Amino acid sequence: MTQDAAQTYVEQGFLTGIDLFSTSEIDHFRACFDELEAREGREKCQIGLQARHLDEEFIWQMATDSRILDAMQEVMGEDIMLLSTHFFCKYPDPEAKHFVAWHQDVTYWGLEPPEAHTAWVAVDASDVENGCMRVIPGSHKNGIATHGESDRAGNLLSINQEIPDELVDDSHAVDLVLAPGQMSIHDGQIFHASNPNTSNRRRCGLTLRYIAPHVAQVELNSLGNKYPTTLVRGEDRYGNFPEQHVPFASAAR
Ligand SMILES: O=C(O)CCC(=O)C(=O)O
Repeated sequence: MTQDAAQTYVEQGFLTGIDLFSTSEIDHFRACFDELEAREGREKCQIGLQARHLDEEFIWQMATDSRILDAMQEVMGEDIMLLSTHFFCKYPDPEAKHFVAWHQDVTYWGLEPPEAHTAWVAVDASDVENGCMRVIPGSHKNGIATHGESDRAGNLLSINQEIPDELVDDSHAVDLVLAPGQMSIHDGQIFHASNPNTSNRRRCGLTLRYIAPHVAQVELNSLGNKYPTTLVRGEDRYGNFPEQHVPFASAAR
């Protein structure tokens, strides 16, 4: 990643179209996800697979891949903790019911300071038709917006949170179109959302949540949990998360 990309991230709050996994690598990870989906069922896989890097080795391998950590290092510094992982898998939805409302990630994560960074890895192709992620460039710069509840049924977010319409100017929203194996990175305070999947194709993305060690979890998150955080690169000089969760032998750091 170039210095320009890091600067763009500071200014825009996201980067997209980053080539990451080769076709054979992402085909392998997709086959692992397909197998997990067959075991767990689609209902669960839509948004119910959280922190499964703790028991599914392929997710741990993805989350600790040195190429992802290299990219994250450019935008957040050399000390990196994996906060959690979460699949967002949207299935063909002819009635266009399921969507992700405009929100900022760190709003209900209980972090202080409220700083986090997400790598969104495309397991399947992600495009406008199947409801790719959308962001509003620069919207991470104005602090945390007060979220309300969506009055539209089908919001996939954990507690139906939504930034009120009057605070969202989506006329400049950017669609993060990704090929399988590519990734985008977004700041935890950027306004982002996604539309329903109106295609006949699945849209599976793995979000990898990272924080720097100076960030602490001072409240439980919206699911009532403490994060199973792990140092995945560099040093932890703060000790905010004394318990380390290293479920599998580490990949290259
Ligand atoms: O994948 C999506 O559609 C939404 C992802 C998202 O909201 C997130 O990464 O926080």
